[in-house]
Amino acid sequence: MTDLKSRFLQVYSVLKSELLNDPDFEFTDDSRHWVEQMLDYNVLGGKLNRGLSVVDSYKLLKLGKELTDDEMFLACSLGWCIEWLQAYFLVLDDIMDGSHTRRGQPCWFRMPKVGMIAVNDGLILRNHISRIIKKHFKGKPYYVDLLDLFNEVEFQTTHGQMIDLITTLVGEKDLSKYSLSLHRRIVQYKTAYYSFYLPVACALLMLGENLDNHVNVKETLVEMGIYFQVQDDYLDCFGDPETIGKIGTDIEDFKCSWLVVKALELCNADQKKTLYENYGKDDPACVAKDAYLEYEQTSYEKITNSIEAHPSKAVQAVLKSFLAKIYKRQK
Ligand code: DMA
Ligand code: MG
Ligand code: MG
Ligand code: MG
Repeated sequence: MTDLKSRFLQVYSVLKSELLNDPDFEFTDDSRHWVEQMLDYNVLGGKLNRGLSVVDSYKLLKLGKELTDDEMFLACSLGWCIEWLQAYFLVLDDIMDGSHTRRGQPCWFRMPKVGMIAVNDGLILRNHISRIIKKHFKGKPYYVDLLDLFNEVEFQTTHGQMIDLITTLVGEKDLSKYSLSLHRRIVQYKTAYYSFYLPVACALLMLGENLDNHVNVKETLVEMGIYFQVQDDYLDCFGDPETIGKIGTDIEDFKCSWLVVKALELCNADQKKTLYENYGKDDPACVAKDAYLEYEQTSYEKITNSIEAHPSKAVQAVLKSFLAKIYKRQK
């Protein structure tokens, strides 16, 4: 494990213990135990890319100057807030998508003792973010902006999830409305803001920056986020469940996935009929594998060009480190 990752995990223990001893609730042994298990089950076990990238970005933006212990703790805490946000979205996403596994274990709501208690656990996870920010950032000049940022990103993500879900409504199964532009809208909102823009925005706020002055950075990161979700769609069908830690459900769920949108664009009349008859039920023929490789290449080039257009070398370094983490990923 890298030094940074072990530092980061130490901060998890601190935050968890603060939350489990929150004076505004009278915890009993049972309730404390429940929350602790729920946190360890849902917040840990992922790649931690989003969380760690707050610290990485902050370091790069400080041009390699050593972080003080305090800065390190704060950057890690914001990183964990994003991991908490991700846990909250995933707990609820897995219920809505009818998923079975996540990060190599059963989805939280599939645990026999959990079931629909998972809905409230999701809300607790969301609430923990405000508790963490209040405890460690109240009094900072950027406190209100930070709260605003998390609220705004949550607004975008939940609305992205909403369009992801209502496009699949049973009884209205209609592939003719599935297009690349609808797909782009869904993934921009459900994935790109919280996964890519949020970590960098947190680092910028810690540095005292005004986010309004960084709209170009946001645009490049959103572009990367879209690319990342296309990869997620691809891996849902072609990824190895052992490696990605989850079993895909996009086909069964009639999702407006990049693969089906691309397949619709490329297929002939016969294949289209097959797709219409099978999508949303069982295993249809997936015809978009080669198109994906081509997409991956063009996207990479487009994003690289957009990164090189940024005036600041430090910002370029932040963006490049994000891209390097996801290019050709298998999980
Ligand atoms: C993920 O979409 C979006 C959020 C906000 C969790 P998804 O259902 O494709 O994610 P996964 O494939 O991880 O279930
Ligand atoms: Mg899902
Ligand atoms: Mg989903
Ligand atoms: Mg997916």
